Amino acid sequence: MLTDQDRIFTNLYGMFDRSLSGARARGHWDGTAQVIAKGRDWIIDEMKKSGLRGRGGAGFPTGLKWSFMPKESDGRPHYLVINADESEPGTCKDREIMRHDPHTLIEGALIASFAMGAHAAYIYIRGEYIREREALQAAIDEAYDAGLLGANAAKSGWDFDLYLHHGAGAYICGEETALLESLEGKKGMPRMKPPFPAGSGLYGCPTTVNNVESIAVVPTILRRGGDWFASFGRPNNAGTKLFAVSGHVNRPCVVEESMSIGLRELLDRHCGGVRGGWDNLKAVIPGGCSVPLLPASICEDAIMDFDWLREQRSGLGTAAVIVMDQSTDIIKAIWRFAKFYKHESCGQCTPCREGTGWMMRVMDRLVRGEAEIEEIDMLFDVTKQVEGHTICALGDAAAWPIQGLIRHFRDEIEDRIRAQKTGRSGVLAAE
Ligand code: L3W
Ligand code: SF4
Repeated sequence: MLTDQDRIFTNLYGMFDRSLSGARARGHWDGTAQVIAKGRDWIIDEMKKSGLRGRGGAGFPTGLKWSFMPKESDGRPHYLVINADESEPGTCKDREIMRHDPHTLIEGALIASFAMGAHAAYIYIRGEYIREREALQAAIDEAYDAGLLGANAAKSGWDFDLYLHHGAGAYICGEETALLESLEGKKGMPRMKPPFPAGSGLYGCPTTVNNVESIAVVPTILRRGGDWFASFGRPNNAGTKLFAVSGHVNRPCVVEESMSIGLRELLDRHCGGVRGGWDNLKAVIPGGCSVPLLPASICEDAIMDFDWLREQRSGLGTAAVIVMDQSTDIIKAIWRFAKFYKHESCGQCTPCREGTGWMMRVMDRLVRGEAEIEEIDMLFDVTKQVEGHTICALGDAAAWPIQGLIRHFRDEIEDRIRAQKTGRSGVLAAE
């Protein structure tokens, strides 16, 4: 278990002093110039040593991503873009950082930008995050007033500007290339990759897009050392991690814990356990609505990290843990996600545009049991036609929860269809 001394986001736990003086009292902005004086290579090596993997959902190694940025300038400016478009259903961890600990993010932005040769960074914040935007802008203003941003930022010798940009409510703008399009003032539609942003990103310039949590942990990693961060979690799954737990637990919360913590330990220690007791558990979605669910039978031994969950054909995603007890209509829960993806598809590729609508309509009938048993396999086949055949990961994200439902709750779907046929269904129609 993580002790308080090893928590990076200590301010989330009852103190809530987000001012610069409060941040300084917690050790932020302490020796920032000295960290920067160690140079780009040292910072990137230390980040690689830490084993930090991106906290936005994909888990790509952060130090490696930074190393993709060109070492020498070819005349194009370099940019860091921080993805604060936190929109994955169930996910509310970055919100906590921006509300309560904005200076960790700002300090991390300066150090990361220096390491990648960027004199400017943008934070793209979800449009609905109005209070978080205010907190962040107030902290940015404070940092400028204190000389921590701007020319010779924090007396580091590095000139650095930080801009806050807010989105307008489209989930797809959390996809990194759609986000860049939106930041450029265009419609938020994903680009083909490659080229990756490190080669051609914002305004065609070398760009790195990182999640809020990935950047906010940087100053502490560099102060305490990559080895310290790597000492938490299993190999290849290093560090501390924010988990956002919602649904049928006694105390939903956002908590920082060691990576690779057991799911049951996480829920029992921090959330007062499953509502009605562990035996009342039906399923858990461990990483935001884009990853397949885990049935209760797997949850007992579940390890909350990238590799264990991937082995179970699920994923850590954003570490938004959605707990569902026996009272849950699991078919309807997944139908709701299908409806979400249909709504949020940008529509530029056919398998996603048509597939999300098709999947939602079949799910709509499955909720009511008004389908044929054979359609379950047909639906699974369609998810396989969508998965891996689209420009961005939204297509996969729409397919995976349905695959998880069919894989683990096929009996329940079939029972509902049979009950409907024999007139025994008490299921409410999907709204
Ligand atoms: C240079 C290469 N860069 C990969 C970079 C790439 C990106 C990062 C990860 O999707 C997932 C998605 C959602 N040269 C590179 C390279 N990169 N190869 O590494 O890339 P990728 O393509 O693996 O993932 P992605 O497109 O960023 C993200 C899942 O996250 N998700 C969460 C979504 C919601 C939020 C939110 O609300 N905050 O993030 C949940 O599961 O489904 O699979 O930077 O450029 N050869
Ligand atoms: Fe747009 Fe969907 Fe294609 Fe992504 S997969 S680019 S959201 S149509």
